[in-house]
Amino acid sequence: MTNSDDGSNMSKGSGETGLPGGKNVLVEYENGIAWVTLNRPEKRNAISPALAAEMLSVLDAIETDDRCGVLVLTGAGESFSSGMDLKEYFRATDSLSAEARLQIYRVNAQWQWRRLMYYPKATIAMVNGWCFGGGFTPMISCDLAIAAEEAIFGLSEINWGIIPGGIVTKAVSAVMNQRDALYYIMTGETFDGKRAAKMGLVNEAVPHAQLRERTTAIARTLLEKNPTALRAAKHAYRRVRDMSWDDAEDYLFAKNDQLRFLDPEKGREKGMTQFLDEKSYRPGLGAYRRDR
Ligand code: ACO
Ligand code: V55
Repeated sequence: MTNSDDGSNMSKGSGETGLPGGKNVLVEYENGIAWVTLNRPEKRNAISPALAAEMLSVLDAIETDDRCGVLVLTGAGESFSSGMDLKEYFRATDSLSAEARLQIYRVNAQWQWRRLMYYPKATIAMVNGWCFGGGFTPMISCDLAIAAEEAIFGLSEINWGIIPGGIVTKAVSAVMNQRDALYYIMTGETFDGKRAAKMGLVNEAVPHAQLRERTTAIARTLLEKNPTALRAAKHAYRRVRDMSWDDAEDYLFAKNDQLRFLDPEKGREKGMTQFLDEKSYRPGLGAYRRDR
């Protein structure tokens, strides 16, 4: 489906080209990868209500598009995201009715975590630069995160008299340890991509010059896997984290049974045949051949 094109196959643009996205979000499809770029570089990709709405419609569109096997979320220019737009997301909505403000907050929560966390495709956050406050939520909601060593992160909420809201504090508590989380929540100090990798906030950090190449390599590895199994695997991980061991065991048995039923390419059988009968691959060392 999405993983067999060799020639470069970049389609670019928005709006008139029929691709999702618009003024605030750029979408490019390239050999199974959907590059989704927060695209307000002049505002360091601050998240405005309009950007949030556009991201939600982009996630909607890409979800069922075969050109997307892996979604990479990144930012235009020198920033991943400077967090929530203080002018458009906060100041401008202070004068709205409580209901109208909640509506905007809800749209933002939809794309930042409710949809992204259980996205049916694999997701990678490619943190190319600044990542502040509200930028943490979509970064953490992606399955994997790769940062530029030079990227700068900060939970800067305390620096302007609020707490990491939305769901930022909760998201941070899922990936950072308590000492690190409270340190950065309370001091508002910045840290770089190298430190983020050491703390496990991102999977790894590489020099900015290699960021896109490394992210592409990881995406390609994911594109070799059975997409139905990949989806089941990530969903199962998210679900069982908060279950008892007994519930988790039952859920995982049921999830594997469900996968056998759902998987159109019958990967489990292919994998066993190619290993046990054909002896053409070793599951310990890589994925079975999907094209055989
Ligand atoms: N909200 C609104 N506008 C922003 C934001 C933001 N989060 N971040 C940047 N901008 C705007 C600036 O106001 C400026 O606008 P202007 O050109 O119209 O004056 C433009 O983007 C460029 O910003 P500079 O500060 O000039 O860019 P610089 O490269 O020097 O600094 C940095 C970048 C460090 C990211 C800085 O812009 C900054 O501190 N931004 C705010 C980061 C932050 O604390 N975000 C909120 C987190 S808390 C939350 O998300 C709930
Ligand atoms: C943040 C805060 C929000 C929100 C989304 O701290 C992100 C970040 C206070 O509301 O809706």
